Amino acid sequence: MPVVVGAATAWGRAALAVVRLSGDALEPVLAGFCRPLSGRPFSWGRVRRAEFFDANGIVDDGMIFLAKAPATYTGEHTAEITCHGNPRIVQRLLDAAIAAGARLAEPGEFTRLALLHGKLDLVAAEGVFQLAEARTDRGLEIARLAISGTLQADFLKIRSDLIELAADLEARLDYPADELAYLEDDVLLARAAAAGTYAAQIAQTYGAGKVLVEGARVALVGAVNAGKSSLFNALVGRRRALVHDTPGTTRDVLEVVTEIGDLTVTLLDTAGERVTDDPIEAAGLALARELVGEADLLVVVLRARTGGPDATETAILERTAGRRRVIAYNGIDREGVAPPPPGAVPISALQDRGIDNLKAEIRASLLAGEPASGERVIASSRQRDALLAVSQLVEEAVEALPIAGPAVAGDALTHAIAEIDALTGADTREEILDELFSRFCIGK
Ligand SMILES: Nc1nc2c(ncn2[C@@H]2O[C@H](COP(=O)(O)OP(=O)(O)OP(=O)(O)O)[C@@H](O)[C@H]2O)c(=O)[nH]1
Ligand SMILES: [Mg+2]
Repeated sequence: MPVVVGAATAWGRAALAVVRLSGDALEPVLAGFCRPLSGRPFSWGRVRRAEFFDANGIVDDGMIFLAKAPATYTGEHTAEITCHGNPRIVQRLLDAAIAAGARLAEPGEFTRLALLHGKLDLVAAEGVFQLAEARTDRGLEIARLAISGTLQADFLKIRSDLIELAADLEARLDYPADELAYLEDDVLLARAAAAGTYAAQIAQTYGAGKVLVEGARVALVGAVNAGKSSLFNALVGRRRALVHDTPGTTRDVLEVVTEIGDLTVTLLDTAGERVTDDPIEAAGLALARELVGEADLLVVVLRARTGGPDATETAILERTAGRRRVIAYNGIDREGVAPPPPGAVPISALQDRGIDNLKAEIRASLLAGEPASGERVIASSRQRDALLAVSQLVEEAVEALPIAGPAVAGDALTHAIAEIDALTGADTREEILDELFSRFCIGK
C-alpha cells in the first residue's frame, strides 16, 4: 500500500496542527522531510522532537509519533506529526511528504483503511464521522453508540434471529416433519415480527438522531406579509432580513445558522406566496419551493386577522399537512384579531412575544420520536433505509408463510439478511464505501 498523507486538523490558524501519514513504506517517506532533533533515530511507539524540511530549508519543528502496524488506527504503520497551526506550514509539510513519495489522502481514507484492515466495522466508521459532526451532547452520545459497537451488536442480533428462522424454513423444504422438530408457525411468525418491529423502531429514531448530530434545516413559509421576515429576525436575534409592509418584499431565500435551545438550526426565510405576474418574484417562489422541500421542519406563518385564514393560507396549510411543521399565528398585538386556530402558536414578531414558546415547539417537533438517553438512536440515512428494508422484507415473510409457504417466506428473510449484511459491512460493496467516505474530511 502506498503511503498516504493528510491534514488531520481543520484548515486554519491555531496553536497546533496535526499531519498524519499511513502506509507500510513509511520510513523512507519520513526520511525525506523529517529529522529527529536529538540525533537519535526515530523509533516505533515513541514521541520524538523533530525538524521538518523541504527543498527550501527548515519549515517548522514539532513532535512526531510513530506507531507500528498492525496495532494502529489504520492497521498500517502510521506517523502523526504535530506542528505549529499555520496552514502555510501544513501545506508545505504535505508537499514535502508528497515529494518524498507519499500521496495525498482521499476524504475519509484513514478510516477507510481502518475498515479495510478490520479495525472498525462500517457502523463504527459512520460513528467516527458523526463524532466530528455532532452539534449536541446527545449527538456525541449517538456517535459513541455507533463507535462502541453497541449498534452493530443490535444489528447482528437481528441478523442471527433471522438466520435461525430462515434456516428453520429452509429445513422444512428439505426434510419431512417427522425427521426434525420445527418451530410452530405462530412461534416463528411472532419471532420474525419482533425482529422486524425492532428494526423499524430503530429506523424511526433517524429524524431526531440526524437533528442531534447534524443540526436541522427549518424553513419559514406563508403568504406575503404574514411576518416571516420579522419572525426570522426575532428567531435569529438580530435584524438580518428586510421587513416592509409592501407585500412581496422577500424574494431570495435567506439562510442563517442559529441556535434553537441546544440545537443548531439553519433557518430559511422565503418569499411570501401570492399569485404574481412578476417573473423575478415567480422565480423566487420556485426557488423557495425547491429549498423548502429539503427542510426538516416548516414553520407555517399565518397572519393574525379578525377572520380565519384566507384562501392562500388555507392552501398552504393543506399543502403542508403531510410535513413536519409548526404553525405560528403572528401579530396577536393587532386590535381585535381572532384567537389562533387549533394547534397554532400565538406570537408577535414585532413585540417579541411568544417567541420562546415557538422555539420550544420547534425543538420538540424536531426531536419527536427521540428515545430516552441510552436507547438506540441512529443518525445515518443509510442505516435507516437498510432497517426499513429489513422490516418491510420481514413483514413480507410473515404475510407469505401462511399463504405462499416456507419457500417464499424464506426467500424474503434471506433478502432481509442480505440488507443487514450491507448495513453492517459484511457486504462491503464499493459503491456503499464510496458513498460513505465521500462525506468525510481529508485526514480523518
Ligand atoms: N402589528 C404587527 N405587525 C407585524 C408583525 N410582524 C410583522 N409585522 C408587519 O407586517 C409587515 C410585513 O412583515 P414582513 O416580516 O416583511 O412579512 P413577510 O411575511 O416577510 O412578507 P413578504 O416578504 O412580503 O412575504 C411589516 O410592516 C411588519 O412590520 C407583528 O407581530 N405585529
Ligand atoms: Mg419577507
